[in-house]
Amino acid sequence: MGVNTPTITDIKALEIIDNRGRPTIRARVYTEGGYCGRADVPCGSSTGSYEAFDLRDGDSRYSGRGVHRAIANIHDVLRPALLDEEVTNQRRLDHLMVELDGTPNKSRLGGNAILAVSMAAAQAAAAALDMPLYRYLSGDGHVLAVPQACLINGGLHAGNDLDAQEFCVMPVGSPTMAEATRLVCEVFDTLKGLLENRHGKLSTNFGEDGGFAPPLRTSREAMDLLCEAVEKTGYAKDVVYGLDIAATPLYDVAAGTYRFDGRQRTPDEMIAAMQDLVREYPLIVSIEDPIQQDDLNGWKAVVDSLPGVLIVGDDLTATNVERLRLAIGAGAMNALLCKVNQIGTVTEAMDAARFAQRHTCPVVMSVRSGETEDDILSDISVALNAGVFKIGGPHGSDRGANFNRFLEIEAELGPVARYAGRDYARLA
Ligand code: 2PG
Ligand code: MG
Repeated sequence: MGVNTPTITDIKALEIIDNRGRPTIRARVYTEGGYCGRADVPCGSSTGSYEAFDLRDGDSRYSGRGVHRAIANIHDVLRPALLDEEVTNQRRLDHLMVELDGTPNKSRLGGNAILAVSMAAAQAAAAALDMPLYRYLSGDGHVLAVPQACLINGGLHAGNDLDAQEFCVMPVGSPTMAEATRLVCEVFDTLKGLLENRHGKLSTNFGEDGGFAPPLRTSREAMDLLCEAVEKTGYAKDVVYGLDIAATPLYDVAAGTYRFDGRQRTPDEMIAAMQDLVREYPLIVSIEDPIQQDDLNGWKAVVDSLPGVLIVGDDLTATNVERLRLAIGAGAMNALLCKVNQIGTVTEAMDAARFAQRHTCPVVMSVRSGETEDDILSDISVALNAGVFKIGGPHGSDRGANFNRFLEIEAELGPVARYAGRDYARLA
């Protein structure tokens, strides 16, 4: 082997469990010289229909969610194709896997099978070159994104009556990632006390993003509590707010209406509801999926009526350059949510993010509701110099993983590190 071009010697995959007790894939890619990279595949629950296909077994195990078929595809199809390939040629490896699959949404081999190998290969390459992953992925990565931390959960992520999925704090006034992390955790702690006093102990149970899932009914109740917790902790000047409405599952296609904040609303009323929220809470600087994934005109109306607010495409764009081209062309969004498993390879996810950045759409990197202890997304975020990272609440090691990796990267970069802070909407 050339010193800088180790080749892949083996690929192994295993069925593990995620934070919801559901199976997912852990893959390992081995290289010449004895290096190894490991990766776990995340999984959403509020998934849009434009995402890469998540191949599940559909049999009696784990309620049909087993991943033995996807793992067999790794061992029987991907492994033989990638053996002896140079591990550092990420674009070629990802291209080979996409070609082998041959479908537009990776439905033959499974987006989950392909992503497992793609991420593990990137980790293996970084290990073989003795570089941190963010540096292997980009020579210029130095920005620590503002953590958009979900402290109150609703929607499909919680067993309560809140329709919007995520109410998040964004500590833009903190000077560093370490201080931003402290702020998030202190507000989280204050909020716990407030919830317990007002709504009793049961209100401090958790939702799927690691935020609380209290028995609230409207976005106003959630925002009031969040703002109160921030003020009580002494951070009113340092925090702005981000919401994920996750409107697609709130939309009743037959009726053409949304269920939102206690009643059915027409698309126009939904747009007006977003405007009202920003009018009442002017520190809301980011709204994700305010409108269902197929109503580009509705999205454009939200973008046009809320200047200065990030209108973030998640289900709308599914980290897919073609969807992004369509949405940007229609003026239907002004920021991209980047989730690697929506598209299925590291190369395509980074291409989508860079496409967005070139088209004046800042990037919000994001975890899924189904996560493991894998922390690769922090490295990808730093490599992209993304300004925001939707990270979940600081509850459980599945959420702590990315907070902690960011802290590690910040310490490692030393004076080169730059916390995005109030420049969160920067374009890298
Ligand atoms: C979202 C995500 C993450 P899920 O909608 O942005 O919070 O949820 O992973 O369930 O799609
Ligand atoms: Mg979302």
